[in-house]
Amino acid sequence: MNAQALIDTAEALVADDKGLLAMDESNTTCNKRFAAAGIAQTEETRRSYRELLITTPDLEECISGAILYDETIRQQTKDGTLFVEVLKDAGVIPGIKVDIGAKDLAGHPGEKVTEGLDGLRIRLHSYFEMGARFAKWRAVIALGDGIPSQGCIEANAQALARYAALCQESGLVPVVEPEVLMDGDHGIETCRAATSEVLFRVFGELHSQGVMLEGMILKPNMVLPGLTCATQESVDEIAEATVRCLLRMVPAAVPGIAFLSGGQDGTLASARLSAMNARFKPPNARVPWALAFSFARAIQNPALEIWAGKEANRSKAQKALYHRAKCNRAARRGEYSVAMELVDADDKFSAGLAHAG
Ligand code: 5MM
Repeated sequence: MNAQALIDTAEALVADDKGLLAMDESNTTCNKRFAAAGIAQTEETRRSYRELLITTPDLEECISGAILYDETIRQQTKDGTLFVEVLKDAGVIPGIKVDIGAKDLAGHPGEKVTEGLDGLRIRLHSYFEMGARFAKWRAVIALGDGIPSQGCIEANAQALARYAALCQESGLVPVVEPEVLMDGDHGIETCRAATSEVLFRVFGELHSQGVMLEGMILKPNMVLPGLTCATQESVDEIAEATVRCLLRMVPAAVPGIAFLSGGQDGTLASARLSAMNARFKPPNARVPWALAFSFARAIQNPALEIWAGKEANRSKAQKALYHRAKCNRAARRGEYSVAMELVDADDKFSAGLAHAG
């Protein structure tokens, strides 16, 4: 393991107020999103859409790394350039999702464990050869009556840690993603307690497996009330609850925390990330890690809706993606405001507001 190379990559992923573009939807998830947008679900439409994303002009101003899926890392642009080469040429670090999905956890109704450890060492080696320099593995933790169970938390934490150790052995920076889901009517305190417990277990297992914290990125959920909870805290309350929870649970050696969006509206995700950075940046307070983003839906949704599978909409869709990326870069500085959504009001597509008018 080249420790310095891992540290350099991890630091580069959260440098310069940039963040990650999560575009690692499995075919099942991608097809589901395409179906909802009325787009044909074929390998060619998936390729074409991913080409649109990675060839967005100036995306590298805001995006440090892009997380690809197994099908995507092997694909090329129309003119025959591998996606990995397009990213590298733009200065964007290629990453790869290496889990094979969350499956039902035996003996634990309603709970899942993420699989993919079998043969992982070999797959990581070949992804490195293809040009990936970081990887991602997502565990999902549901909240509900009597869940999460200790068994579910422990199984997922151990898998995340074994994945992370294998990644570092192969020269890939592990993005460790334990996601406490937003679904449900639970209050913010329930999410905070579960997130704390999950992070406590995850860092315990990372320690047991000898993972070098300086060479990894944490990708957690924000601390949020359930989607259908009657009480929805303000942006500032959520920012405060999230950072306070992370301060207690995440060692200072971790260089960066890159949040998932989890189904939040894109503008809300930007506002909440911005509030965290504004409230906790010097001289107000200090956090030891970068507070960044690794969004999928919250950064892609407007672009996908505008594209709708039509070549003629490509450029407008790219503008919408760039716009959300720019908003999130501003959020990293604590400088995002809703006014940013109106700057290009004469071009509703630039603001990602196509469906509003
Ligand atoms: C892109 O979606 C990823 C999961 O895909 P599958 O469910 O198809 O495996 C997911 O891990 C994603 O990277 C993160 O959850 C962040 O996405 P959101 O939409 O939560 O920002």
